[in-house]
Amino acid sequence: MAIQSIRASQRLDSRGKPTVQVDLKSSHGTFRALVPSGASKGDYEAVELRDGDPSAFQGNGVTKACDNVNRILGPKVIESGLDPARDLKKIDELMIRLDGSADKSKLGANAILAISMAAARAGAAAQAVELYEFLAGEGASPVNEYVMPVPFMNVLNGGDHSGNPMAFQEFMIAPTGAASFAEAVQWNAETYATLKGIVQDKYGMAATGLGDEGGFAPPIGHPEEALDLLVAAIAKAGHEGKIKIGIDPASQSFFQKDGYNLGFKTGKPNILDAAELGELYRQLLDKYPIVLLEDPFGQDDWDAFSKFNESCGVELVGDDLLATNINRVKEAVQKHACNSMLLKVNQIGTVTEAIAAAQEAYSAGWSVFVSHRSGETTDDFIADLTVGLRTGHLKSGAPARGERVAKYNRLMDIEDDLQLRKVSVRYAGASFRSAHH
Ligand code: 2PG
Ligand code: MG
Repeated sequence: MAIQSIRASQRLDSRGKPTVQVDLKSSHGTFRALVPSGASKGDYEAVELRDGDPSAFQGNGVTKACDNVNRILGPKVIESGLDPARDLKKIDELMIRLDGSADKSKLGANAILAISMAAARAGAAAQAVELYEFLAGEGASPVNEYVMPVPFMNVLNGGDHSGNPMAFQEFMIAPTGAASFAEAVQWNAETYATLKGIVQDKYGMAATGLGDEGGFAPPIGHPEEALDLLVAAIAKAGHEGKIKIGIDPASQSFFQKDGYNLGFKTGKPNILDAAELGELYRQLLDKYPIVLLEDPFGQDDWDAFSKFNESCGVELVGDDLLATNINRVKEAVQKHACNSMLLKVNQIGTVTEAIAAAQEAYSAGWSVFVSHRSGETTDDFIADLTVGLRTGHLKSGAPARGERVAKYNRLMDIEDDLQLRKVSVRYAGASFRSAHH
């Protein structure tokens, strides 16, 4: 099945910033992909090409990336005659070669990824299978039974995603005790609505405004205030013991030369060294039903990660630390730095490289946690990716705002579809960390 045309256009993401959209046409139809964008970006991510022309979108335009699709990548991919149904990896490799840089900075990871995602969709259509089935094949994942992920929903936003004093970026609720994905979504949505009432009662109506990922962002600063709010909302909604908690402090965003500055948004420095910050995490883990901790330390703080991992009882996820990069995963495995990889496709810039990084993580006995970006689109690719790679959990923000909900709705479609087709499917539940193994 040959690709007939590839066209890129500049569109908007959920923060009103330009992003790349690609329409890829084959004899099976037209397949679209839109690329997300992070705010708390690490230095080891593939480079998102922006125009830098201050006269348009504060320099954030992506017309150069679109041109690179329309003039270079698209024509070369078409000319290669590669078939997305069989050759997705080769298509990705061709684009990596055309770019030629180590971090995709020449043609842009945003340009390359949009084609890669659209090509995966075209490949699935050519094989007459759903995208998650196609991606399961690409990842050589077991398909004797499909596993629906636990939705870790970020319902309290801080860090670079909101204007409150909170340094920690994400406080997520994880309904591990639900019986199905649909029930998990319901419990989270009920808890989110309950949380809104609690926030309003405590901090007033103005405090119910939302952060970038759809969670509330009340004027709180200490992580315990956030966790107390979550515990209260979970109990009041009737889900105590059945909804656990995950935290992503995204600590690279408040790492400075002299340590971790928990006051970075307040103008009043509150600097902790890695040992003190580790102690704070330990206290939180002892006191609250936390099952997952992401990026507790900065992207280069290997020693702090490795030390914390020695006796860490929860899932310890590397995000900025690993950047969905197979070489960083190998280094982290060797250093025993964490036990889980966050998977963000745009951190590495092609679908098949992201899958290869996930396979590396799995082969070390780790978990894989699929993630959206804070700047998202309505593209629901990661819903299929989490099912295809059998990751057992994903995060896509709050159960509110269209670009977040698009993923959860697609996952409910997938669960229904599998049940209707009488394909074996289960909800990952409490064993979300080992769903793949
Ligand atoms: C993160 C992400 C997604 P951003 O740190 O995990 O929640 O944030 O997309 O801003 O990097
Ligand atoms: Mg993160």
